[in-house]
Amino acid sequence: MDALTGLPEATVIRDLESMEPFLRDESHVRGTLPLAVVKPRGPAALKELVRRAKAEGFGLVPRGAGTGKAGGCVPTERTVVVDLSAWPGELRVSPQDLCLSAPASALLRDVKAAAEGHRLFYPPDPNSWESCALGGTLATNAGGPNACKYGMTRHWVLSVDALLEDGAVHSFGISSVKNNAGPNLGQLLIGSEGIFGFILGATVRLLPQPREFCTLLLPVKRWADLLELPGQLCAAGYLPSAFEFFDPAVLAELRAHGPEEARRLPGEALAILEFDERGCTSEAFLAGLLDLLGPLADGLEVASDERQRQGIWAVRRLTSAFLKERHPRKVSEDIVVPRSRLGEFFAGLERLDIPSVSYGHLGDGNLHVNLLAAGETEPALLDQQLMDLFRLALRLGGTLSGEHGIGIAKRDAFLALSDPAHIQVLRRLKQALDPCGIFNPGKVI
Ligand code: 2HG
Ligand code: ZN
Repeated sequence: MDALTGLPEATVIRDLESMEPFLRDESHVRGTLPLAVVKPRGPAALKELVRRAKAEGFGLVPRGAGTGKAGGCVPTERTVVVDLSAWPGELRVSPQDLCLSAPASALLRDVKAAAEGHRLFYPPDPNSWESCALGGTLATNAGGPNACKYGMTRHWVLSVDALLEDGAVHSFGISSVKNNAGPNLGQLLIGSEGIFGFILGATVRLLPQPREFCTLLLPVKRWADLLELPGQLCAAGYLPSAFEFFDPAVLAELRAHGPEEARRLPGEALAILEFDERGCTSEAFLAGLLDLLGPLADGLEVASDERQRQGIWAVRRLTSAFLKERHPRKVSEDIVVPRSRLGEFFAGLERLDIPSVSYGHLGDGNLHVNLLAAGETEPALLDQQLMDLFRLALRLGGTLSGEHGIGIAKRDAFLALSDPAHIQVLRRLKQALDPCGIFNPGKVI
């Protein structure tokens, strides 16, 4: 008999080989061997897990599809991984209420497809959108290229169902954007990485599907020329639905070692811009944009059909996995600076002399600064480099994580660099919502 014997409505995995994949997510961190991996299939399993966790003093670590980038779902000392991939529930679209309800286990690609089936649109599009689970996107408040125009996952969440420390599942929110009956507890759970409770399902907001896309490949001769552009576009009334970039080093890697479609990417550095508003494929729209770009428009390529558009996005989407394959021990960050301070950020990065390459979401200042040589760098020096990078982002009015979250990977830096009052409030909330400390211990705070 042990702490998990006879758990109802659940599969319990305990052999080492089967548990091995649960030690990792898509970040560089590796977890500790858990006591077990449990796949609950109903509320009785969760109720009993919470009861036993409190009684026996072990922690519970939530896991969706394991595509996180900060180690939020990897097990720490004396924990049980709660794999929510078999959590039951139906995916339902309400075109009248412009919303969709789904369990945490639903894959984001199925959520997006279900919306599309009604000519509706669910904007969050993290790079892992084809494999990640909805629950993980809510727990981490996932971002993606579309956040540039549409915001983060939290901006789309109307209500959440969550497991709290009493062992029961509670609902927070209604299926309408207008809900001002007190502070929004559902929003407190979004992005909390499972430290206050586990998200089991949600109702999210939808929009009518965009019908037109203007997708542009914008190569530049001087990399620095790109850095003013996000701010200039916004100031001139253009809001791209995505504005991505490759710095010269990432572009050179892609060209030299990437797949066929990456070999002929032009420019010293390169941006991908997409607009999706009505009229964005008109000549007048393009003419206005060309006017604004001026000499930068030399070499601009416009995707002429959906196949070309998908080709451009395919290269962007494979970049993270491509770099990881070539530099398996790299460390990738996701700092943010206001788009008006991108130039200052890259000048500061050069002064700090941190060996790094960058790509990502230039349009909203969310930059994937990658330290490709992290594996070969002396750990104390690597820590110093990362702290310098975070401090630079903070000094410019940004933050150390734009979309991947804190998890384990950025916990020490988060604790060291945040306003102590902020950490204190978070710890009080943790104490109030999880007095026994069973939910995702050792993460975030
Ligand atoms: C992306 O934008 C993802 O491609 C992953 O956020 C970034 O691997 C990364 O660092
Ligand atoms: Zn990203």
